[in-house]
Amino acid sequence: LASFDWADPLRLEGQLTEDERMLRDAAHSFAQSTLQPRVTSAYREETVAPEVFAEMGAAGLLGVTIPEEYGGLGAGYVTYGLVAREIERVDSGYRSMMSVQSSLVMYPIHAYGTEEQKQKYLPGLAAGSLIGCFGLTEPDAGSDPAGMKTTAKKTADGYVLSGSKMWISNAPIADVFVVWAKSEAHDGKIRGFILEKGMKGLSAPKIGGKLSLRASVTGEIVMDQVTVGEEALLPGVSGLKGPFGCLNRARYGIAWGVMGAAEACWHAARSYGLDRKQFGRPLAQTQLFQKKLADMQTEIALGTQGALQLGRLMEAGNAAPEMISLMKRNNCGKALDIARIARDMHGGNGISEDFQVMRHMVNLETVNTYEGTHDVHALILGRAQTGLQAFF
Ligand code: TGC
Ligand code: FAD
Repeated sequence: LASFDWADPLRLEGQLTEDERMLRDAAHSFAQSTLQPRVTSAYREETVAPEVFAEMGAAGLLGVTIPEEYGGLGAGYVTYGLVAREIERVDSGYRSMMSVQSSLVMYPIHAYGTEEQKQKYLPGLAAGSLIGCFGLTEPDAGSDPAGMKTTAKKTADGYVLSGSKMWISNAPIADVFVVWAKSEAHDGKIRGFILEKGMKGLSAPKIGGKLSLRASVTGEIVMDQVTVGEEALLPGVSGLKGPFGCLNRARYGIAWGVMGAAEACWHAARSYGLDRKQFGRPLAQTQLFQKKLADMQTEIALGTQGALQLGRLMEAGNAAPEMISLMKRNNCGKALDIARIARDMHGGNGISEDFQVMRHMVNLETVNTYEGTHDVHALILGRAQTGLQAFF
């Protein structure tokens, strides 16, 4: 009879290459030795920790899919996903820092930028000596980014950007700002621009009072007539497909990442149930407890298999955006359910920071919302199977 590994029920391990396993193991060691020891207090104190970028950079975790000539790792999308899973096993906020830098800042500069832009920014971003952020969302344009109000007006030798962005990960500590604006000189089409910290009229105040993702700093981006030269424009893309091209990569990484958070909650619930006795026996010896563990195991096994298949399709250049919506939506929703149930299975201890599950649960509320909400991805999938647009 074939053996069964409860922690790897469908043998994900055997479907990875030697290199993927090695890079995954390195990410695991980094996350457990460098991030895990500080996360509880970072979350409680809402610590702003720019040094985490340099640490991630030194570990080779920034720009996993970016070619080595620009400081990246030159690895595939499955490796990127495995790294996201290991970081988010510790905290969604740390994964957020990594995925914004890699998918939302390095990717557009690499895919849409000039050679000069790539040489100027990518090595520093890969090393974590530069911190990046991505400004798409605005106070009045979240799920509907086409409704953005930020404009770029043409001048003799460049552009003047005006507007504001909201809920921007890393913004208060960012050196490099990839922002999206409607450009008058390009028929009002959405174009990408690279701004730099210290530019006149550019500020990025921190958003306080967050009850989720507290280990990752979030801010606004305020652009009060920020004047830039032609070299700030990302020339290689025009229209919403520019930011969406980046979001495809980040959403894919999230599909893996949330499985790491879910696994952390599942394993914690299992251990807790084996240790904790009530009514004279371990909680794990009750039918209800075992059913919950079986449900978690099943959803995580299926969610990671789906993420792996999507990663292989991305590597082959065959991944449609709807596939990414399907996996981002499913895995976020399932991870959130798993974290909520794991919180309950810990009883009163489940609300303590020491047991970690509630931190994951509250983080996953954000992850289920950003990069396209659970319902927005349902509408993308609904449109793809009915041909009917239900957004408006
Ligand atoms: P729609 O008409 O569907 O498309 C407009 C143009 O964009 C193209 N496109 C895509 N291209 C590449 N990949 C995709 N996934 C694409 N989706 C659409 C499309 O082909 C079209 O191109 P063209 O050339 O014909 O003009 O646009 P719509 O305005 O109807 O959009 C509808 C909707 C709801 C699907 C879309 O706007 C959406 O996905 N909304 C969600 C917004 C979102 O995800 N925001 C994320 C902000 S960034 C963030 O949250 C970072 S958090 C990071 C962290 O901390 O980890
Ligand atoms: P809304 O779009 O107002 O949605 C509110 C509710 O209405 C949701 O339930 C939604 O599903 C629903 N809804 C919306 N439209 C429809 C419809 N047509 N039909 C049915 N229901 C609908 N953005 C960036 O650009 N860069 C970042 O780095 C970034 N980081 C973030 C970090 C954090 C911590 C958070 C919380 C957000 C971040 N975001 C970022 C913004 C994020 O992408 C948006 O919050 C998200 O896209 C949803 O937009 P919104 O908040 O405006 O909600």
